[in-house]
Amino acid sequence: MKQYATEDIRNICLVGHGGSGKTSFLEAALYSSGAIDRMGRVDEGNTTSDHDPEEIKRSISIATSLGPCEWKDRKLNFIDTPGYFDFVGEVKGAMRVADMALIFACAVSGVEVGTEKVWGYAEENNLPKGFVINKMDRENANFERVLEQLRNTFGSNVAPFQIPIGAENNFAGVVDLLTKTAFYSVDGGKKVEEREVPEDLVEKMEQYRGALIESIVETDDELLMKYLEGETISDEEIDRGARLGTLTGKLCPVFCLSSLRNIGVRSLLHGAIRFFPAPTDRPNPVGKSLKTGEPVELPASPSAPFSAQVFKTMADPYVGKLSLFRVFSGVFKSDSQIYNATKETPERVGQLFTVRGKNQEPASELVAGDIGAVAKLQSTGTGDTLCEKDNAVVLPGIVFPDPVMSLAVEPKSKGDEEKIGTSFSRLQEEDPTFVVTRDPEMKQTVISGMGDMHLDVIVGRIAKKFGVEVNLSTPKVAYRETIRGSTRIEGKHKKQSGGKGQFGHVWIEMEPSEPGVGFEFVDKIFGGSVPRQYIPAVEKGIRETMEDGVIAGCKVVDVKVTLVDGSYHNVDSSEMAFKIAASLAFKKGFMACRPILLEPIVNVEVIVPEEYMGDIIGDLNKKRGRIMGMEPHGSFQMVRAQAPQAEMFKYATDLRSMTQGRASFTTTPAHYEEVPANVAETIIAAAAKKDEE
Ligand SMILES: Nc1nc2c(ncn2[C@@H]2O[C@H](COP(=O)(O)OP(=O)(O)OP(=O)(O)O)[C@@H](O)[C@H]2O)c(=O)[nH]1
Ligand SMILES: [Mg+2]
Repeated sequence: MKQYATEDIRNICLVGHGGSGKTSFLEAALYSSGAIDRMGRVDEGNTTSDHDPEEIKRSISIATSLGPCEWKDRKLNFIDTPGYFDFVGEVKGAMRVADMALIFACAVSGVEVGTEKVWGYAEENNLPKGFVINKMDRENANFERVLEQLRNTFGSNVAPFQIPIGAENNFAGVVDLLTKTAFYSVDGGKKVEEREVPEDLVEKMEQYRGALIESIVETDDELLMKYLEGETISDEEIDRGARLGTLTGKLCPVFCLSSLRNIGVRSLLHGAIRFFPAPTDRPNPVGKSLKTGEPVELPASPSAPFSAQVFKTMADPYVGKLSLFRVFSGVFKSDSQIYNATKETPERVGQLFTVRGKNQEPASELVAGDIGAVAKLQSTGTGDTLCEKDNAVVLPGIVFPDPVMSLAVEPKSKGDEEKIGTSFSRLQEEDPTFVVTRDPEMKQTVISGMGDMHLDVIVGRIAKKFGVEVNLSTPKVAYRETIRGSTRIEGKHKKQSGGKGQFGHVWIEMEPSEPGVGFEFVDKIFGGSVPRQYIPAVEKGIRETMEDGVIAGCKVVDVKVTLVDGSYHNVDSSEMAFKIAASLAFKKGFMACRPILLEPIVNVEVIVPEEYMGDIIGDLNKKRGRIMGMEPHGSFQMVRAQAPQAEMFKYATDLRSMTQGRASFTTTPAHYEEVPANVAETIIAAAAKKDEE
């Protein structure tokens, strides 16, 4: 691909509710701009963007894909993101490197939860926004209704730059309101013809155009003066105003099209180069100098020192690890020595690429504002800043959401444990919202992610890529056992079966210790009733028993044991005998001390629209939760609660179905609490059953 100057580049991320047609749009855009010869379809699994086997299998996007298009001597770097909520991490990465968020809405379903969510993310990233009302060809497609909805939801600066010619089966093209031209799609989307605006649309066009011109002049005082004084405003002035309005967020341009039928797509490409910001239009990103700690601006200019940020890491079957980056300043050159300022380590760079779907094309260099990829970086991960060593600067990292759902994994075939470890850590490198933890206490590997689908995709990937099949289950909860009462008890281990026998005998006192102490051992032996050398064995016997648990196979905590008396045998006593005697005493004593189970409790914070509060609180109560408080959180409410961890593993799924995905939540460990007797019974019975097996 040709090299483009910084000001001729547009970085546009395609975002929106799942299934709104982002991937289909990119396919149509690539086709219309001549980048591909044949338009694939999501449903046929042959689009440029959705090339991953998991994407093809499910007909949805899972990972961010790049789709650069050349249009009228400009380069449009489209970044196609998944709409399904589980893959929100991809959207966060894409937004970091885009200069514009193009939000897709379906002309039938209009504003959906995902539409509002991506709007919010774009706001967080300070990105200019525009809308595409897609699927104008569908039955019941209604441009005006969706436009109205967009304006009601996102404000009156939502402004159509086009209106559709016809709708549903008769959707034929679009009218450009600024140039007053009709663009018809002909030849099944292969070509566009410019024609007179149809008679029956002229009045509507003038109406919309008048409103648009008003909103454009309002974004600029000088233009507004001219307008109010009745002076003529040139087309260039209007275009410049529209562009400035978009850049500053005072205008959100709206386009309408059908991706599937490739109608209106070229008009959008054209709109993008006219109205969407170039990297040079956007505020300079600010990094932090490694040397001085001072803020450093990174101007989108090839003559500035080089800086780039990695926003995604992929495992490519041919080139291996591939890091996708955006150059923020300077020039990134192939075969160069650069510096990873985040990790404070040099990196050797080989060939740079531009990327389209799964295809890469070598590039000798990429200038400020451009997006590309580099293979096989040693220590660089997602979010890292690459730069020159002498001008080392760190850009703020990309904030990815914390996982909300966990499952325990086990290999289907024994012996695959090691393979699981390596394959998961490879996937972890590609996906910052996926976390693997090894829980040594519960002897389980736990994978955590953003929802059912996310974890399902991960499992599909390790099967396909690494040939490891796994079983998933709800993670085991780290219950604890402790006591509420106290006792004085003896334990005696005695065996005489010819030859040397075994003899150990202790008296211990047991009582609860302060919570959090774990285990306290006090030695009160006077006069050698238990000889010195056997006392460590007594303690060890108790500690080992505590590890294994007494009533339900869980670790025992918060017990104080005092060794008070015992006896020994000159020949038959041994460390082992005392260990066993102590263990026997402990187990018996434990049962006599009103044993109970403890369970981990987590703090839960749910952020939820007001109307769901009743359902959320009812559900938390059902999950044995305790509501701690409620407070307003922007236009939402925040519910704070504490709930048993055991009840929260599937909360992500429950919350999503209760609120159509509008709510979010976090959990953090709080403390341990006594398990209610009826629940404890079930846990103890299950442990006993497992023991038998
Ligand atoms: N009728 C019609 N269908 C469309 C249009 N655009 C997309 N579709 C269909 O809508 C479905 C979803 O399209 P995608 O392009 O995968 O949507 P997406 O926004 O990329 O979906 P995710 O990436 O999963 O969020 C597919 O069945 C498409 O064929 C359109 O303009 N008209
Ligand atoms: Mg898609």
